[in-house]
Formats: sequence, structure tokens, C-alpha cells
Amino acid sequence: MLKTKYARKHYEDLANRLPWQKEFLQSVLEVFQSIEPVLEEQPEIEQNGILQRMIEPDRQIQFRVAWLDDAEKVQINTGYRLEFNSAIGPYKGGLRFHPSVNQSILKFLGFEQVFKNALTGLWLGGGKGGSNFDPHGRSNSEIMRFCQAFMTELYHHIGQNKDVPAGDIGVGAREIGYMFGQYKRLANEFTGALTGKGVDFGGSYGRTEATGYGLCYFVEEVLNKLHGDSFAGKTVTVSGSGNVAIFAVEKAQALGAKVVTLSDSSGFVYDPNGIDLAEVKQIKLIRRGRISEYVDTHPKATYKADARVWEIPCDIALPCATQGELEIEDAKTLISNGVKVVGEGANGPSSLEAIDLLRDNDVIFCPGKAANAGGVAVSGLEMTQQSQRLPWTFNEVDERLQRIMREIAERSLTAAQTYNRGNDLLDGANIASFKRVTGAMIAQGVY
Ligand code: NDP
Ligand code: 2IT
Repeated sequence: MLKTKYARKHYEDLANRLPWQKEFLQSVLEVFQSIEPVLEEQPEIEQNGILQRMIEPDRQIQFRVAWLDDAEKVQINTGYRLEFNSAIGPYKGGLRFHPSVNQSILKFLGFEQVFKNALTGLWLGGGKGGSNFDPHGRSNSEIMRFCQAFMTELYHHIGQNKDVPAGDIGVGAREIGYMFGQYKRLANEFTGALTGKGVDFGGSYGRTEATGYGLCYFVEEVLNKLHGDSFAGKTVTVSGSGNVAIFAVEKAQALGAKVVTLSDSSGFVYDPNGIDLAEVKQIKLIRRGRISEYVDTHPKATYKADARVWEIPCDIALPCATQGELEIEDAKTLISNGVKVVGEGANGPSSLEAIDLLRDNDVIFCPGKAANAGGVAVSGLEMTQQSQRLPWTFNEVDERLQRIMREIAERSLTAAQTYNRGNDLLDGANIASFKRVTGAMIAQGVY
């Protein structure tokens, strides 16, 4: 638990005030636990009320989204944008369309985003938004009408220098395209109020691949630095089968690993010969199907319903689906099967108990706020290119992404070592990003 009185008081106040916001409370506790040595060293943090200001979003916007389905029936969803912290740049973070979206999940994601964005070294504040809309089974026209209705309200709150949303679960290039079209119509100007756009209209090459590729660059760097090792020859399990998972598989394979699993919310596939990514892209990106369809064309692979991929032995585990997908029992299984690295492609996939157990067993734990920052980093590069009105090549973006992921690893390890936390990447990432945001908040005065 928390040792310093200041951190404990504000965590307990939050837990008493908002006990139902479990996801948010977990992420606040995790950060507070890491940064306690900084509180002791810098009394000005308490004097400036930084912790209580940091856990209260600058602004929480909630709105009705009304739209017509294909049967011309009125459908109603709730839309949100949480503008969390703008100390180091305009609010920046994804939009999630999933039935589970609520205030607590968005607060946890927005809070994480503040620190993640600080780690990239770019000028990006933190925010998150979305809707409880479920895109599964909806026609293309329904998706378009929903996106347009959603943007009709969100439009009032965003802008290239104010708040710049992007994709997340359920929001990819198609949805960003529809939302950008609606934004452009309403604003009557072509500005970069969203990232993840098509490369022909203000988007960056490499944004689609950035989170998955960045995750692998980060894991490769850390493996190299800490163990003189790499992906080559390793067995890797990946969960999820969306944007992050697919491009994590692509890069892990390119770096010489054998990836043997992918999953979705219904179950997972295990292919002992290694996942055939061309087939996965057909199923997921072209047909928008389910991962279970993989076994139709790959008879040596197996599909298991209602189960998690972590039961399959691996050297490197990459959770790339969603929060709460790697719990204590999963961590025990991974450890007993000899896992060496857990790299979080998703936001908050591991429970605090699972993280502690992994760290206690010398598994290299790469926290999402560091390991999956490649997506938002390339979003930041997209903003730069749009301001310059000059697109960069894929290789130029990819080289910058590699450099940013190496720098995040370096910043996290240096902070951990400076505060006597050994090579602990979670504490290091939290400390490095907290110090950057804190410094900016203090410099800008109380508001
Ligand atoms: P996608 O919508 O492309 O894919 C999500 C995948 O996760 C799908 O396979 C989906 O399966 C699965 N999934 C979603 N919810 C659940 C659930 N409750 N239980 C089990 N599986 C689930 O999203 P992304 O790949 O973009 O995002 C994945 C994760 O990565 C999220 O945590 C996101 O916040 C994080 N992230 C994304 C970034 C990006 O650039 N897109 C950047 C950084 C982090 P199903 O179809 O069955 O729902
Ligand atoms: O969680 C994340 O970092 C994202 N969904 C990407 C955010 C962004 O603005 O690109």
C-alpha cells in the first residue's frame, strides 16, 4: 500500500468518493506506488497540490448520440470525451467504441494516456473518449451514420491545437475517415483535428502499424539491453486480433520469432506451426470476420472457445486485446511455463497482483504506457506532418518510431535506476513521465 501520507490521503479520498471506478482506481494506485520517492524528494509537488489536480480531469464531456439504423429505427448511445491534462500539449488520445465504455474505463484510459504521451518526448497532453456503441454486426452505412452523429457533437470540443482524438478499440481507419469527413463539413476547413487518417488526406504512413511495431521495438530493445537477447527464435503468444495484435505479430515474425496464438472475445486459435498472418489479414481486415475462421483453412491449428491464450507455453507474451485480460492465475501459468517477458500492447491488460507476481519472478514486465506508446507517437508525427503540409515516407516515420521506442526504454530504465528501482520498467516509466508532467504543471501555476 502507499507509504507517504500525501499520496495515501488522496488515493483514499478518491476510493471513498468513487468506489465504483475500479479501473481508474487501479491505475491511480499503480502510479502513486511508483512515484512515492519523488514525493519525498520534491516537497513542491504537495505544495502545488499536484496529485489531487492530476487525478481530476480538466473536463469531462458527455453527450447523447442519436442515429437511425438500417431499419430506420432510432438508436441512442452515450458519447464521451475526457480531456484529462494539457500541461505538455493539446489533449491527445483515442476514441473507443465498445459496449463496455463508461466513465471509469475512460478515466483510467485518459489517466494512463497523460503519462504515456509524456514518455514519447513529444508535446502531447492526455485525453480519451468514445461511446458504448457496439460496432459488431453493424452495416457499413450504420457505422457511417453513427460516426457522423457522434462527430456532430464532438466537433464542438476538438481541434488541431485543442484536442486531437484518434482510434482505439472499435475505431480504425474507416471510422476515423467518416468522423474526419463530418468534422471537415462542420468546420469548413481541412485541419488535423484527428489522427489515423488515410495517407491521401492528411494521415501518416505507418500509423496503422505503429502500436504493434512499436511494442516489438520496445521489447527487442529491453531484451537486448537487459539480457543481450532478442526476438529471434522465441515462441510468442499474442492475444486479440485487432489493429495492435496483427501488427505486433507482423513485426515479431519479421524479427525472427514464432507467434503461435491470436484471440478475440470468443476464444483463441493456437497454430503450432506459427500464425499465417496473410490469412489473418484476410479474415480480420478484409472480411471483418472472427478469429475462429482461421481453423477452416489451417487444419493443424486448433480453436478453443471461452479461454485465454496464456495457457500456451511461450517465451514472450504480448497481451494486445483489452484491460483485465491477464490476471493472477494467468501470471502463475505463464511463470510455470517459463515466460521471460510480458509486453503490454493493450492498455491495462494485467491486474496489479499479476504484475507484482511477474516482477517478483524476474519476468521483464513492459507496461503498456511505455510499450504501446508507438501508436500515439506516430499520431504526434502525423500532427507534425500535417502542420508542415509535407508527408514523410514510411521509412522516415518508421525510423523515428524506432528511435522514440528506444528513448522510452532508456528514459524508463534511467529513472528506475536513479530511484533505486533496479531495472523495473513500470516504476521507471511512471517516474519519468510523472516528473515531466509535474514540472510543466508547476511552471504553469495553479489552475
Ligand atoms: P481493435 O478493435 O482493433 O481490436 C480489439 C481486439 O481485442 C479484438 O480482437 C477484440 O475482439 C478484442 N477484445 C476487445 N474487447 C475484448 C474483451 N472485452 N475481451 C476479450 N477480447 C476483447 O482494437 P486495438 O487493437 O486498436 O486495441 C487493442 C488494445 O490496444 C486496447 O487496449 C487499446 O486501448 C490498446 N491500444 C491501441 C492503440 C491503437 O493505436 N489502436 C494504441 C495503444 C494502445 P472482439 O472482436 O471479440 O471484441
Ligand atoms: O491508447 C492509445 O495510445 C491510443 N489509442 C492511441 C492514441 C492516439 O492518439 O493515437
